[in-house]
Amino acid sequence: MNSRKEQILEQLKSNSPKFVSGEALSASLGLSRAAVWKYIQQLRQEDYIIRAAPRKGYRLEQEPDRLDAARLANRGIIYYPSVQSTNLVARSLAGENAAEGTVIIAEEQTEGRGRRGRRWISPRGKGLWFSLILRPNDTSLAAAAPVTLAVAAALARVLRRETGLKVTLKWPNDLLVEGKKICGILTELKGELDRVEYLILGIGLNVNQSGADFPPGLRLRASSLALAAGRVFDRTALFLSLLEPLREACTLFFKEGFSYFRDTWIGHNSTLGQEITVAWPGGSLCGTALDLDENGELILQDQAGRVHRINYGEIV
Ligand code: BT5
Repeated sequence: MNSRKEQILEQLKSNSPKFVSGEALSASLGLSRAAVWKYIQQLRQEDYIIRAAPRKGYRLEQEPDRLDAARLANRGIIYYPSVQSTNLVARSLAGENAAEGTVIIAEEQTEGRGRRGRRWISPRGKGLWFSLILRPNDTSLAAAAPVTLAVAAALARVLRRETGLKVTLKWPNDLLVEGKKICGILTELKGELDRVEYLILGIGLNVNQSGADFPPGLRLRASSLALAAGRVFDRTALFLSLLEPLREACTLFFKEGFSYFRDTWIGHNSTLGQEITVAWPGGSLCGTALDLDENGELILQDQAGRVHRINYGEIV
């Protein structure tokens, strides 16, 4: 941080909640009033909320919510203030032989990605946008595919415990609260049909967004933990409380398979028993979601009574 800007911030902080006059700031730092204004604008761009009042000066009203980078670094977590997508960073690190278990987290993503090229809105200071690199031994593509479901089940369980909210699962990769999406998972991998080289688990969790932080088109379908719980969460603490259960779930998944997670998934789901339409590239099916099998496939009964097993797609 620019030292002049830091000095102004220090003065605002030490005087808060009182105002500091522009005159006092410019005199003590040997700056023009215009220069003071310029630094105030820079601080505002960094999400400091600073009130300016005629004849009173400036008052610091709120500091930005930032992940605790030092605490994360202590645990070997790679932190970026801003990236296009943590999955892209993870992919390039995995290509450079980054170890199994490497975690990348960002304060914001400028091009956060959902499945099939969709966007994932990842505003600065509001959520947990992170990716985990996994290197399973001797695992085929088919065996690795339900990892997203296993991770979703583990996340739903730990989020219920940490927030008290009734987090539910929508097949295959959404976590919901009160029917609105709060978390999505994007799993990408490199390898051959019979051997996964590495797998990247990208998780986006909406934590402290207010309604206004979502684009209007998304407001009815998306929510955050804060909106649902009516309180703001310490994102660093929440992230650290999720990480170990998540790592454990991945280890267990590659050892035991999805069947180990099936009961947890079913216990948290809001899909089974519903009339749904599942769509995938090139097709769709309507019917009743009957069950989830040992491999994470959705069992759907269509209107003619035929039973289908679906392993890829989404509920529309
Ligand atoms: C997903 O895709 O749900 C996977 C999202 C994964 C995001 C993480 S963040 C860290 C890592 N780095 C990345 O670049 N991505 C991963 P999908 O099922 O395709 O859902 C995408 C759809 O969800 C969009 O088309 C929107 O309708 C909606 N959406 C976008 N942003 C959202 C948000 N923040 N909260 C809720 N819904 C959102």
